[in-house]
Parts: sequence; structure tokens; C-alpha cells
Amino acid sequence: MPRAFITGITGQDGQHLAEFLHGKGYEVFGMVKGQNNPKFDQVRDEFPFVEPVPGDLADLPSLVKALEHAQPDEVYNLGAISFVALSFNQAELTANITGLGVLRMLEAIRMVGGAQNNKIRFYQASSSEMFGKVRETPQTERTPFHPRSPYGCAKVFGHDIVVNYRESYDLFACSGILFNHEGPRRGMEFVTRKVTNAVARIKLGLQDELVLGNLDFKRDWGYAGDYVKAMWLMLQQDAPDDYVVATGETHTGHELVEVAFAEAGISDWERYVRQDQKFFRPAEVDLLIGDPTKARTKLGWKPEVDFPTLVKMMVAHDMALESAKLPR
Ligand code: GDR
Repeated sequence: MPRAFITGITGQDGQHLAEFLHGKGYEVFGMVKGQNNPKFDQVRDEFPFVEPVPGDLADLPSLVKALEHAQPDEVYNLGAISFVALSFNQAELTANITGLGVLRMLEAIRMVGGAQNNKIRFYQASSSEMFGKVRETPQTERTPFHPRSPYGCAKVFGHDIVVNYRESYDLFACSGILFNHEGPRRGMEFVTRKVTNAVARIKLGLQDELVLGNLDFKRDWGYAGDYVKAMWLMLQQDAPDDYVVATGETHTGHELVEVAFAEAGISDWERYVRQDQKFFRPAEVDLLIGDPTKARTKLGWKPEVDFPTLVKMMVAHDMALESAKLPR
């Protein structure tokens, strides 16, 4: 039975990946941080096939102990401070966890046996936020980085250190440059879920407005369930490499809002939406659109869920979730 160790197990991608790997016959270990962390029980209840392992990306000895315990064949580093807006307020913490956390995990892998025999294969969750103020369109594996947030800067460090450790120590280390990927498990702080949940609540009369920031941005949005498959495929290749994972389509914030309201049968969405400066960021990423050609040709990967289907799935999920809260 192959063994996989996942950081960020309680996040959207960690959940999808754990299910995917379990379905493939893996023994799955998930790192959970903190003392008396309620998420520890959540992992146990919702994912009984995952063995929770204590550890923290800020603490190298804890990573070594966690790997010694799990003895993994594959490590997926999905753990991070992942909310771009928060990274402007907690820049040092973001640099430490999202950036230096990658370095610590690579060192832990070298200490526990990866260096000598290439035993442990490593996946790093790199991000389209590294492209930031984009230098070319669409963005590929060779597009230069120009991050626009402390989060993006930390991800660039994580990406570069993976390449450096691969070249320096012959580690099987890969980076997936994942564009935005969403779904019903997305946290409420991210714009897609904030919109689909508000649409459901407005439809049910539980809320009367949706307050957002900039809506002129463009994003390449895919489905998280599709994207975790690409992570796994990267670690099954003969040689480690980096891949853009994206749909190759882009949509504006306005389109997201319009499609989500339309899905709930509301056409006059303008009357419910208000913009507020507090949701604007000090620097914005205006346009992202990825070129997934390399992932398609080398990994045989392609996205299955398109943008309208994704929004439909999320609105339907939130309608059911919010309806269940109504008094009977
Ligand atoms: P992003 O995702 O920053 O692209 O990073 P997010 O959904 O937070 O923002 C997308 C765009 O929406 C604009 N926006 C708002 N965003 C939020 N969250 N809330 C609002 O009210 C709002 N109004 C407008 C933002 O300004 C932005 O332009 C995500 C994260 O998952 C990262 O961790 C990951 O690396 C990248 O995707 C790929």
C-alpha cells in the first residue's frame, strides 16, 4: 500500500486529495497543527481513513517527527496561509508559513531519507498568484513571475526553493502552478464561495445584499476535484517537473456574480450588489489565464468541469446548505 502525507489536510484541496488517494488505495496521513485543535476531531469524523499526525510548518523538528512516523512515499505540501487579502495584514506570518514552510519540509525530507535514494516524492502547491502583474498572456511554466501580494512573494520563494533543491540534491520535487480552483468546499472568504453562498441566502430571504470589492478582475477558475488529480499525476512521472494547471479560459468578477444570480433565477442582480473599499486590495492581480498544454500533453490531464457547471454546482450546494437552516 503506498503511503501519502498531506499538509493542509483540513483545507479544500486536502480534503479532495485525501479522498482521491484513498480511492487509489493509499494509506493517507494528514498533518494537523496546534494544541487541542478542533480540526483534529473534524479530520477524524469526516475522513476516518486519514490518520491525523501532529506537526507545524513553522517547526522543522515537528516535520521530521511527522515524516518519521508516516514513512511516506509521497508528500503533498498544501498547507499555507492561503488568503491573499490576509497576507497584506500578516505579511511576516505568511512569509514564514507559505514561504519558509516549504524550505522546512524539503529539509525534513532530506533528513528522513529523501536525499540518499530519492525515496520520497514531493509536491509543492505553487500558485498563479506568482504571475501577478502578468508579463505575458496566457501564462505558461516559462512566464516570469511578478507577484502582487506578500502571499504571491512567499509562493515565489516556495517555488524557487523547490527547483533549487531538485537541482542541488536530486530530489523528486515538483511544483504545480495551480490557477484558481473552487467548489462547494471552498472557504467562505474566497470570492466564488462568498458569492454563491450570498446568492443562496438572498434567494431564501436570509440576506439582502452582497458587499464585494473590485469586480473588474479576470480569473481562470477550475474545479478543485479535477485539480488534485493533476497533483498526483505529477508524482507518477519518470522525472520531476513543474506544470501549469488551469482551464485556459478566463472570466470577470462581474460574470461570476451574474452567472451565480442567474442560477438562482435572479436577473436584476445589480440591486443586491454593493462595492466597498474595504474589500479592495492594496495591489490587485487583474488578469490570469493559464496555458495547460504541458499538463495535457505530458500528464494526460484535462479539466472536466467548466465555469458554468462549477458555479451551478456551488449555488446548488449553498441552496441546500442554507435551506436546511430555515425553520420548518
Ligand atoms: P485569489 O482568490 O486572490 O485569486 O487567490 P479570491 O477568491 O480571494 O479573490 C479573487 C478576486 O476577487 C476579488 N474580490 C474579492 N475577493 C474576496 N476574497 N472577497 C471579496 O469580497 C472580493 N471582492 C472582489 C479579489 O480582489 C481578487 O481579484 C486564490 C487563493 O486560493 C490562493 O491561495 C491561490 O493561490 C490562488 O487563488 C490561485
